[in-house]
Amino acid sequence: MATLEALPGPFTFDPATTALLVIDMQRDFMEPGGFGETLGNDVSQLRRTIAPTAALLAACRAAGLTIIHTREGHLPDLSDCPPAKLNRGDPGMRIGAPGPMGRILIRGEYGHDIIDELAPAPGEPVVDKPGKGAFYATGLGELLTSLGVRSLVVTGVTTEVCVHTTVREANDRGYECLVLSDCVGSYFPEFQETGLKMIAAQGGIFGWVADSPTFIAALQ
Ligand code: C5J
Repeated sequence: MATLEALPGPFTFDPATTALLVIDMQRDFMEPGGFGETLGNDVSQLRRTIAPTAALLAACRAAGLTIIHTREGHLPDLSDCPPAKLNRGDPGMRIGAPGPMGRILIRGEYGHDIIDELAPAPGEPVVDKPGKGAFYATGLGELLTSLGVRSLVVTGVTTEVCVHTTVREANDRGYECLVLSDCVGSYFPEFQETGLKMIAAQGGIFGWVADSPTFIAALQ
């Protein structure tokens, strides 16, 4: 077992039953000139997560931790995208519309894939998800059960959307979640700050928060 200082208090985990979850580090969200930036978002707020997450991935691979990546996106015929999700926003910039890096958030398109800097290593599972949460309509729950995972170290984008939804889903399923503050990002600094506070508030209502150097030190 290992323990590290976190908010709201010490986080204890067994590396043998812990998985690193890297959520939606996709070009559509992260790249300059991509879909996210085209909507007027400041991608530098997400890109600051790249270097710490790359270092974290290296440390977790060296420690033999289970590593799972996710991607948000839909089938080319959009049959897995509910109208309530599809019909939001500017019609020219909706899911499935032609975007700067291929059809927006469509599986198989260049923009849908994970950025080169954080590319999955051979053998690391990539879970494709149609929703914001990584458990909804995916095989993630079964995968974690089959691997004997009990604790999740959560990273990725965006803090208040897919990271939060996934942490809430995981919390309800009984997983202990540690969110790494420097490896999660929001386009909106105020959402980043509040999103992290919401996780650790009320005695850790959804989980714990620490930074990646603290987690890496505990892993070694
Ligand atoms: C969003 C995500 N923000 N991965 N997706 O639409 O957080």
